Amino acid sequence: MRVLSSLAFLLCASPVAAQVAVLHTEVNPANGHTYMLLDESNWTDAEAEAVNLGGHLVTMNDLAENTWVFNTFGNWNGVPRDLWMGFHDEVVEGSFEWTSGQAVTYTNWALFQPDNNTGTDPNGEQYVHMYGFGSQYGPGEWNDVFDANPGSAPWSFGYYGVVEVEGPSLALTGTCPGPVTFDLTGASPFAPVAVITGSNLGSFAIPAGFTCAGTVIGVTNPTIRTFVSADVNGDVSLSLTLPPGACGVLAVQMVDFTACNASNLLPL
Ligand SMILES: [Ca+2]
Ligand SMILES: [Ca+2]
Ligand SMILES: [Ca+2]
Repeated sequence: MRVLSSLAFLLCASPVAAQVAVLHTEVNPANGHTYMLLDESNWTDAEAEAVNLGGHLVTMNDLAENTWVFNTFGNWNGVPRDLWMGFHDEVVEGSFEWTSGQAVTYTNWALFQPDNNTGTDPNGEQYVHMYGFGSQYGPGEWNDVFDANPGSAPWSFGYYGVVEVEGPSLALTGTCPGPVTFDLTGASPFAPVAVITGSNLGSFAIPAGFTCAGTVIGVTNPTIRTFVSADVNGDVSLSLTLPPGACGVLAVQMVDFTACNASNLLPL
């Protein structure tokens, strides 16, 4: 028990706070992942903060994700921003990889990029960002740049990290209002997991005083239908009959109350 306590202390104490503030949080309904817009910083500090937050700078898996990130954060609060992603060629010049370790399945380079320009930093450019709304270059397209601190790139709107935290994955079989089977994978082992329905899509932060306070889920007006426990692998399979009024109206999501992660959202 003492060993466990010491380990827990070390695990809690080990992350180094990069201290880049979170400006805004949203859940992407398409994949249930939580995204956070960070304040302006260089890429290195943004990635360190992303790790502190339980994820990495965003991995763009496809065009849909690129479009969603651009529309959600590229002009958030009426401020155009260039957005850091987790893409870099720090290890091997010209060989770009994701900090999440995921395979490269999609790129969206702007014209003549990446060019590893040595005009500002003689070491060239190792860090990739997306151009924001109204950019004179290619809005939503990508460029490699040096590890730019705030104010060091006058041609830019300023570089702001976008963090992606991946949650568990939910699939439904069956037709509402008949029994619907909820299959969840990727939750924490033995986690208490809630089935939550909501009246419309949005962003709802679990209020202070509740378990996982501050976790953002993707339905508004949430109702917890039931709690179940994940198995040793972090999987859940559950059959549930929902009221007819929910069918075609509500969306459903599952929340892992150990990791405080929400799954993707699905319509009922
Ligand atoms: Ca992604
Ligand atoms: Ca480079
Ligand atoms: Ca470049």
